[in-house]
Amino acid sequence: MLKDQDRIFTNLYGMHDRTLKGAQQRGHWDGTDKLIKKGRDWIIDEMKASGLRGRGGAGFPTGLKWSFMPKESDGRPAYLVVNADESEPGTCKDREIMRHDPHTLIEGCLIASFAMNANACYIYIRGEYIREKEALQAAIDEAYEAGLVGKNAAKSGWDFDIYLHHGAGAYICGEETALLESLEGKKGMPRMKPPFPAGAGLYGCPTTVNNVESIAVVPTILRRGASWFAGMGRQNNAGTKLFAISGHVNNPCVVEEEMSISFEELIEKHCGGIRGGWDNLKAVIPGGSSVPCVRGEHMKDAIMDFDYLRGELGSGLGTAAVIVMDESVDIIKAIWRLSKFYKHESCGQCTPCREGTGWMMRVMDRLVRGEAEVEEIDMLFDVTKQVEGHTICALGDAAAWPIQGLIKNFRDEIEDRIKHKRVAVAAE
Ligand code: L3W
Ligand code: SF4
Repeated sequence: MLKDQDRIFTNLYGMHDRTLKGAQQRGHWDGTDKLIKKGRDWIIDEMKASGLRGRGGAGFPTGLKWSFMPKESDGRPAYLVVNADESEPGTCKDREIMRHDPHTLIEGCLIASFAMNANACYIYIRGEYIREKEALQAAIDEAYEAGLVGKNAAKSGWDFDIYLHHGAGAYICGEETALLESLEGKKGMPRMKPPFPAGAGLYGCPTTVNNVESIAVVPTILRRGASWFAGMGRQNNAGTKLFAISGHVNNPCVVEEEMSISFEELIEKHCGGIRGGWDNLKAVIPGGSSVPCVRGEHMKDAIMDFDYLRGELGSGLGTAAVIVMDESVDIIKAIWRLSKFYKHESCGQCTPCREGTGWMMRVMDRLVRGEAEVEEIDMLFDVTKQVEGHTICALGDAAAWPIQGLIKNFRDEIEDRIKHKRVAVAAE
């Protein structure tokens, strides 16, 4: 369980002051120049030693990602791009950082950009995030005024500019290469990888794309030391983590906790338990809509980290958006709704995703109504396998996995619905 003194986002609940003055009182922007003067190699080595894994869903090691950037400039500018296009259903944690702790993010942008030889950073913020954009822009303006960003940023000797770019509300623009296309003023369509952005990213230049939370934790990690961060959680699953818990808990919330906390403790301590008690827990999507759902009885003892959720439960930590569903939920309909979402958000440039999301949704449509044949359950599973891993970006997987989770965990319920529909039709 996380101790209060180990919280990074101490202003998360908006009880304090999000202005520069408030942030400085909480220790942000303290000795930033000294951290920078320790040098690029030191910063990247500390980030690697901290064990921080990307907080945007994929969990890729952050320090390692930074080390892919060219050490010396080859004449092209380098960029840091912060992915603030938080659109994964269930996910609302980065929003809290931008609303309540924006200076932590801006300070992280400066340090991370310096470490990657980038004089400019773009924050790409979700179109629907109007208030968050205002809060962040106000904080950026304050930071410019105080000399913390701009020429000789924070007296570090490094010139650094930061730009806020407002998206237009497309889920696919959260995919890092679609985001770069959109930033360049084009339609947000994912690029083939490789090349990865570190080789050819924004305007063909070396670029690192990181999630808001990944960047916002950087200053505290460097100040308190890599071993402090690495000492929390389990091996390979280090640090603290923002969990966004929604659905049928008594008190839905966004909370910072130690990685690898048990699901039961997370829910009991912060959410006042499951609505109607633990026996009423039907299913959980532990990491945002793209990861498979898990049956309630398998979740109670679950450990909330990357390796446990994937390895033991075949699901994932994703963005740590924990969607809790009690027995009142029609789980087939819930997953059908996600299928509809992914079909709508597919950019359509690759066939398995463009056609597959439509196929999957149409079969899901019939499953919801109990009108499918039992054999179609396996056929649907087969279609998900044709989509998974066969597309340009992860949206194809994201559309396939929830359905796979449904079939693996709730096949009995699907078959039951078909059977009851048959009985009902026969009785008519
Ligand atoms: C250089 C290599 N770089 C990988 C980089 C890559 C990217 C990162 C992760 O996200 C997840 C999905 C859902 N050389 C590299 C390399 N990289 N190999 O590492 O890459 P990858 O491909 O594993 O995943 P991804 O496509 O970035 C997919 C989740 O994201 N998701 C939803 C996201 C929603 C939000 C939100 O709302 N905040 O983030 C959708 O799919 O869990 O597992 O930077 O370039 N050899
Ligand atoms: Fe577009 Fe879907 Fe292909 Fe991604 S997987 S590039 S969203 S069509």
